[in-house]
Amino acid sequence: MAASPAILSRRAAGSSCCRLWCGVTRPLVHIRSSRATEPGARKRDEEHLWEAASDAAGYLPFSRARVGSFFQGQPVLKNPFLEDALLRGYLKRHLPQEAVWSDLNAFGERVAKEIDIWGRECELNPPRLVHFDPWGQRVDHIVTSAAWKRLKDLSAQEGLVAIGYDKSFGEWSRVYQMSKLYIFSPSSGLYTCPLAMTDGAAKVIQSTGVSPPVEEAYGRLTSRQPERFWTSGQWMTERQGGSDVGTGTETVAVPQTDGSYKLHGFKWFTSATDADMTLTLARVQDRSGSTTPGSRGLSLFYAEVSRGEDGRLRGIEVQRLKDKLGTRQMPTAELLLDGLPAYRLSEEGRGVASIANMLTITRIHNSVSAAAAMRRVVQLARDYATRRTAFGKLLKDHPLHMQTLARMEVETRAAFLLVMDVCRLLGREETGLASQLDVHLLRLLTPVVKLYTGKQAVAVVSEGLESFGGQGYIEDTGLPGILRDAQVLSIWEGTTNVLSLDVLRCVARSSGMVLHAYFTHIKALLAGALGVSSLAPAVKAVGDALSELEQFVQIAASRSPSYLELAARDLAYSLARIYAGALLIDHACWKDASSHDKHAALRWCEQELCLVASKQKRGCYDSSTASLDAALVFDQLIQD
Ligand code: UCC
Repeated sequence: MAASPAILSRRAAGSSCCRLWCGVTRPLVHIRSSRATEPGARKRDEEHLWEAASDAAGYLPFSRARVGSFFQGQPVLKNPFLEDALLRGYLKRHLPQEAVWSDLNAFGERVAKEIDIWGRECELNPPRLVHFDPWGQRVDHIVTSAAWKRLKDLSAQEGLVAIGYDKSFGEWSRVYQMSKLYIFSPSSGLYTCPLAMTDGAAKVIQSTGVSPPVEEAYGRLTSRQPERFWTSGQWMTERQGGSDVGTGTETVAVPQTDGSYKLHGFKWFTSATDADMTLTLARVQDRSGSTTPGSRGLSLFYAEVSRGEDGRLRGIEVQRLKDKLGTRQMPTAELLLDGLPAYRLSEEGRGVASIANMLTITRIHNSVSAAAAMRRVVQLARDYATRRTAFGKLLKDHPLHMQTLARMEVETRAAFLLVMDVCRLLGREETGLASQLDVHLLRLLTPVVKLYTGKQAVAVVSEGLESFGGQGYIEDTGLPGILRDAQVLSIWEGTTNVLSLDVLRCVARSSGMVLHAYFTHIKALLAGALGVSSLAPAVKAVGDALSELEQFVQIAASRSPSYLELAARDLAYSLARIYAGALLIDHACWKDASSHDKHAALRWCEQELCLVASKQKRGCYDSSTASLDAALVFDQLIQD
């Protein structure tokens, strides 16, 4: 008997469903897919007719469960460049060049329509390690998805590293590059991680000298040709030395007669381990086999990741891949270095100082990714608010829901302006236009912005998930992955506390000049807003907070180092909040600023901006409080 058209269409739907669920990968139906079910889709008329006929006949052995006719429309990812009023406003103000705008617009379109799916594919097909070939030979292949490889080619073609080096837009080249990465990051399947390290390595090579043996590597790291493009690793972390690199690095460098070295050690966390080269730290052995302990014994090395004729990695064994909370798209491995050929790039004992440039760059990339994660979740939540009805109206018509999204928006704006200002300063420094004030500001703000945006990202993304209700907790919506990936942002490249101490370190090393630059610059920004009456409450709040901060600094300067250490985190938060306030005000004063820009500045400045002042008054940094804190933490143990 010939099947009716309705039954045929039903069979076709059934078979495609089976293909989705029975394939190698899990289905690609998720928030990022533009091919998913239409919003609010109901069953087609023919399906209803088909069911009615089946019921009437009463002879079918099986019947589909009645699941109701309503299906919630999913949030849709639109062009992230066009969707971001602040990004476009910022660029219109500072970088209005047509070439930049058309590139970002076209790239944003690709991100939404094409690249986002690749990012998702990386998550669904995470890398795996193949230790041995079928004949028992050790091969240590890190097998990555096709999408991961496509993302490498795309990164070269789109100039995601190169833009920062070809300097076509002078001092604004970094802002351009980072704007592009900001659009890309949440859809990149974490390919932004190898790009961060690649950028950092190029920067280090540039600062130590683009000459053999790294001249070729530099050309590849900054290439736009996929077949030439290389990525770099940054192998800093060992089993003893997580944050404490100076004490915990055990890897030794054995000098060779030709001036090169062989490295022997164990690298405990190496991210994006499928890189083509790496920068790493090791202790040079002298003739007696001794090494110098501490930071003073560390030197910086360059090594290529290559295979010998036997197909084995030269001087490297991949022990295992890490089983991580998030960032699973990207391979992170433990590596045994067993005679890895390497070249020394720094003077002996200047390893940490030489790799600091890489830290600066990767910390800025980290901040870009943090702001981008916030922006992405806000965009999706905003879109969803126009599709989801509850209690008789769309979410967008519930003022409490809008208040929550508006608070997320304010946090996102603050993060964006903090990040872009650091990129602006980096661009000035790299083009020789930076004043001494700019250089000090860049040194101070890099750790401040990294630590603050890392924390903000976790909070905003978590809130964002909640705005989808239970769906925000469902894995194949793609939403939980955003939260998992955000969690790493406050951990790698320096935890919140390690970076807070870095802030103290740069204050001390500059004899306070970094703070002087900070106060001077904020006062200049506020002076520009004095005539804008609608912003007066925000200007007053930032001005008052700045005075409190100055008082705190004066008092703290006369206290013991342990006092400042206890205050370090609150100090860093205060620096971030006050600076963000000044930037929001400054942007809101721009001639083409919108009323939304003003509203964001006012809202931001309603919060406590100078945490460190109020906590100081409450004695939070006194040694007695430190003892009480420790006793509180170990309360249970002491009682037992
Ligand atoms: O590798 C990792 C994951 C890779 C994934 C990358 C993805 C990036 C984002 C992607 C976005 C999606 S995570 C592992 C990263 N490891 C760290 O971040 C280490 C954290 N620990 C620190 O930062 C510590 O503070 C250390 C290691 C820097 C402390 O070492 P020392 O030796 O105790 O430091 P010193 O003695 O204070 O400084 C030694 C020299 C000094 O220079 P001189 O001698 O000329 O005065 C310092 O001024 O280094 C200089 N220095 C710096 N310079 C130290 N830190 C800095 C800095 N931040 N900037 C400039």
